[in-house]
Amino acid sequence: MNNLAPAISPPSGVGDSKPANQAVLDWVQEVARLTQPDNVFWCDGSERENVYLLDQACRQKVLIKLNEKKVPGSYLHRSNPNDVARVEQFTLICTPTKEEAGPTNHWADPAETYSKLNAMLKGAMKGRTMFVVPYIMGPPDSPLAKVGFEITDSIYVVLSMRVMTRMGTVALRRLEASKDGEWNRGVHSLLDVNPDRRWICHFPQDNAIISVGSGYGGNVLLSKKCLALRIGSYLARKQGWLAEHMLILGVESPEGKKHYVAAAFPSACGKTNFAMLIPPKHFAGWKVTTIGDDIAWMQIGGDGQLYAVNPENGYFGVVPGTSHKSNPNAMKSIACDTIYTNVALTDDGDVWWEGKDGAPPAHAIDWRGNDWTPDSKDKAAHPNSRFATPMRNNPVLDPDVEKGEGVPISAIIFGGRRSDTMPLVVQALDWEHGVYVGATMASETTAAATGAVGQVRRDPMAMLPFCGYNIGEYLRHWLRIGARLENPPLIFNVNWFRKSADGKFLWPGFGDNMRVLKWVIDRCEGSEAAVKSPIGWLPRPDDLDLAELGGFPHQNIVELLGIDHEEWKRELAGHGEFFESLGGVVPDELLKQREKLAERFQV
Ligand code: OXD
Ligand code: MN
Repeated sequence: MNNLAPAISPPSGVGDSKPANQAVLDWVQEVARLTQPDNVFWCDGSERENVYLLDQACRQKVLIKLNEKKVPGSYLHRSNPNDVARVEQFTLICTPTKEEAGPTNHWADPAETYSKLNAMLKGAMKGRTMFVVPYIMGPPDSPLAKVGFEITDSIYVVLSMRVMTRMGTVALRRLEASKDGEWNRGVHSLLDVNPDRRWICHFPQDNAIISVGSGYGGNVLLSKKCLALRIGSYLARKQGWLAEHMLILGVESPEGKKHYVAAAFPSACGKTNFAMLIPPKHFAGWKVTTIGDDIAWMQIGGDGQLYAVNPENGYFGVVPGTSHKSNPNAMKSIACDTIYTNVALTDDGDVWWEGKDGAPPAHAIDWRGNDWTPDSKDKAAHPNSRFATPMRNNPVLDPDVEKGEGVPISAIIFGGRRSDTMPLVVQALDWEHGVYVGATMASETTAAATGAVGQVRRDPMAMLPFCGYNIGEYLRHWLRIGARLENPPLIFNVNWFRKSADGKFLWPGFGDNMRVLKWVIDRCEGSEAAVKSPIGWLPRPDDLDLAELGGFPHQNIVELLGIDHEEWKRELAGHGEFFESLGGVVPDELLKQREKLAERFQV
């Protein structure tokens, strides 16, 4: 099935909100001249517009309306089966020189890429509607907020952007009020959804993005990975702030003391679960609240602390495995007003996926649109099936989520999916060591991107697929930010995924991650409950509150916190190989950190 929809003619007062900004009007006209749509639909983000577009999307079979009683206000979308994840190999950073894109990005010459893409876009929207979607990333009154415009020929993209961003007139107002008049130009066309003509191209120096040939969220909701991370990280370096692949959560003690934590994990490693964590019963009175589940924009406040905002307005999360057991708050968030992509449809118009509570349905239609029963050998939902849901649905949304200056960050956590080597938690010795920990982070790959799953790859700060410029410069930027912070957050590394010799997870994860979070918070409060090890500060088993962790063998915590010197010898060699593979761009400070780590293992 594909997402292509014919042109639509809306009733009067819908689709005609042209902005006053002449530069925007000129750009839209230029793109329309190239792509030749049947009509141009100017989005204003109103409820009337939304009702109209949802109705159109259902008529055109781009969306299926779900049972209003089971999942009110919710819809199912099936993408083309060739188009279900981000495509890193076709994601390009088009800077004037290859060095600016650096060793971890696929680079292409900007002029050549523009002309290649323009040839593909020529007449691409004939017979279709071209939507113009104005949006803001960040709380509208934040100094970090950015305005973007996405031109798209996908009604699914428009409806998803409405969930994921602050979309419509609010963005036009922000643009009019802004001093710099800076805005991002994004052009998206499905073309014929052909993997051979699929390119996600970034032009950071022009603040521009062009995405063709895909309908998958991570490739086409240009606000998210493309603007908030790739172009965002480029702007952040120029302007002295940080754009990171991090969740932001608040933790409040029973006494009412609150800290905020930002945490970077690669895609599909449980960021949404961690951001909505429900503490176990033993932690009665503790509260975890969500600022964001995927992206953090952080700046240095007047008091020398790091402050974070969530640029997004919704969550685009992985569905399989989400249940009342694993993430009750996510289940409540996706109970209504949600756009599901590539999950299964039950006979009573509900959605189903592997790992949902209860027994599987006796019959369903799978993500490809085929009949499915529990005996089918294929999965009912694609492993990277997604929900797009507004953040206001989250029952633990933090009250300060709209605060323009952001929330003060006490701790930064890095984490990957590692079966061995990395302990449950470790605290870096200082900022520079913390940057080294983030720079050498690794994780087993997941279904969020096309390619092999389960292979360990280095993923600095979980930004490997998202850093919009030279990774060496990026690490240098982190070091510079640290030097400017009078009161830097403490830096930690966690690993929820360590396995025993017989291949079983040693740590229960999910809500019990509160036990690790509590130690992190204690350390931020000055607790001395830790021992120094070659890799940083570790809790002793008794330093973690493991009370009422039913059936948890004490031996597990010993294994989880253990440092195996043989594994670390390999790990250090891995760091060295990774740094070498980057071809001389790694800052000297980090090369020295590696030497110091090796020395600490020798004494
Ligand atoms: C995401 C991703 O969708 O990281 O958030 O792939
Ligand atoms: Mn992500």
